Amino acid sequence: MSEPVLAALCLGGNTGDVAHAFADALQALDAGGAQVEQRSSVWRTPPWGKTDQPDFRNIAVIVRTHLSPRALLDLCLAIERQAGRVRLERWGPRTLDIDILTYDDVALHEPGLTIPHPRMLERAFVLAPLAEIAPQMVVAGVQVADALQTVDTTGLTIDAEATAIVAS
Ligand code: A4P
Ligand code: MG
Repeated sequence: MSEPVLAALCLGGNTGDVAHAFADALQALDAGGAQVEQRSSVWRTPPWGKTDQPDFRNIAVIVRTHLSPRALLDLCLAIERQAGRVRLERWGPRTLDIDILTYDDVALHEPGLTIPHPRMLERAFVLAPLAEIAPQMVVAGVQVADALQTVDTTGLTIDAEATAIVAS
């Protein structure tokens, strides 16, 4: 089998029991062939895009996998469905959203799958967790730690209680 690759994912949610949804999702990633190697704290983040909705929780993880980008996306979407995610509106409330941020140093633009995630460098809710575990990762020529300096991190805090639930 070919060498495994490292991929970065960001999980988010703002309805229901998000900490347990994250814990279940990380187990499901492991079981589905994407071993979780590193995980950030769980962050509490103000809603981005559509702002009249509850704060989100976000976590970034690095997985080691033999899955192709498309197979990894399919796994993420299946895990979202297991968590009971219903898509009602763009950027609206959700129990669990899993975005692929990076996949090795692959750049890909296909129907339904763009890597690196096109909006990741604008989003504090992605960059703050990711900078905890991969500050030196370079995305589109920019280091994650440097990108974090360029975005508004007002209101982002670590949720210690949710972090403990995910770690347990
Ligand atoms: N898709 C394409 N590329 C990717 C990728 N790299 N990773 C496609 C994952 N999916 C990718 O996604 C729609 C389709 O995008 C997927 O079926 C897949 O084929 P979606 O999650 O249903 O779309 P969406 O969430 O309504 O829109 P969008 O723009 O993808 O939203 P995001 O990026 O998921 O953002 N605020 C805070 N604080 N925290 C959050 O987590 N999340 C969102 C949603 C908005 N505001 C937020 C947060
Ligand atoms: Mg998404």
